Amino acid sequence: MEQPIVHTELHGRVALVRLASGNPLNPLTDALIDALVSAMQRIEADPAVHATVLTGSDKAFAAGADIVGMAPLDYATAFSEDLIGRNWDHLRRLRKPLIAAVRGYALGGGCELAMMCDIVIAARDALFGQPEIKLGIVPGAGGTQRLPRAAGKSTAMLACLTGEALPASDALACGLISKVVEPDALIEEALRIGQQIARHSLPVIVAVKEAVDRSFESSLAEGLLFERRLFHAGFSLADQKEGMAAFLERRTARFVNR
Ligand code: DAK
Repeated sequence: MEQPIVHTELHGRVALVRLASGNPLNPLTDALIDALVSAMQRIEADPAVHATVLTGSDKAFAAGADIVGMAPLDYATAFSEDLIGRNWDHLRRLRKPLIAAVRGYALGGGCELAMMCDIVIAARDALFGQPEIKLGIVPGAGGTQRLPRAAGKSTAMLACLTGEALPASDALACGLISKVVEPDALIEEALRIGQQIARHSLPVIVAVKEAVDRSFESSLAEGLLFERRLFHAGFSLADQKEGMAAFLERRTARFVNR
């Protein structure tokens, strides 16, 4: 029987999903992305899970798409079969928050996968980069689009044009990631953040993620209108009544997720 290449375990309402492809560098083969998509779809369908931590090995979050599989590709095949694009698209449509916990290399598709997550935290030994230019290709899963939005144009140009990786401290300074911790504390800290999110009402968590994501896709006026509509809609939730009552009664809210 084939070994699973994505492991999922539950920590209360937080799922911990680990890429474990057998190669500690976690090359993102089609099979690995398929397994990740399946795991994430199970999590999306499970109302008991409110947030996910995605991590890799001690050596790498992921060192990029599978170069062995890509090397012989021609344009006609890549285009007509939508190679490697096919399954990646599911990952950007997830509704529940995804926290990337990065150790070691996050290169090429690995950096792009981290940037698809909602929050990125990293160990001191993490390295983020888009080395595709060294392979004679451009980034293909958002490197030229999400990196400038997260880290600014100059940092993105530097990373994509030189192919040189940013250490965690630089990634923190430019806003690509939210936090740097000691390697041994990474998972604990990511789960702690996950638990902090997960104690809130699920529909409100999903609405907050949708609203923040919308800020990257719309004008300020449209984004503010979208937020206003979500804000008004929130008064239809039992959890709005519960959250405000709990505040006024000086007790912890007991959300029912509707
Ligand atoms: N793919 C396949 N094999 C890889 C790999 C990768 N990305 N990275 C490493 N390996 C393999 C190596 O070939 C080697 O295999 P063996 O020789 O043992 O069979 C083994 O892993 C160990 O690698 P190294 O010997 O190189 O290990 P080191 O510790 O010396 O170096 C390294 C670690 C991470 C610095 C180095 O392996 C490296 O530079 N790796 C390549 C990094 C890279 O160029 N990444 C970008 C790939 S292009 C898209 C979605 C995604 C993408 C594009 C489109 N769509 C949705 C459309 C993404 C593209 C990419 O990521």
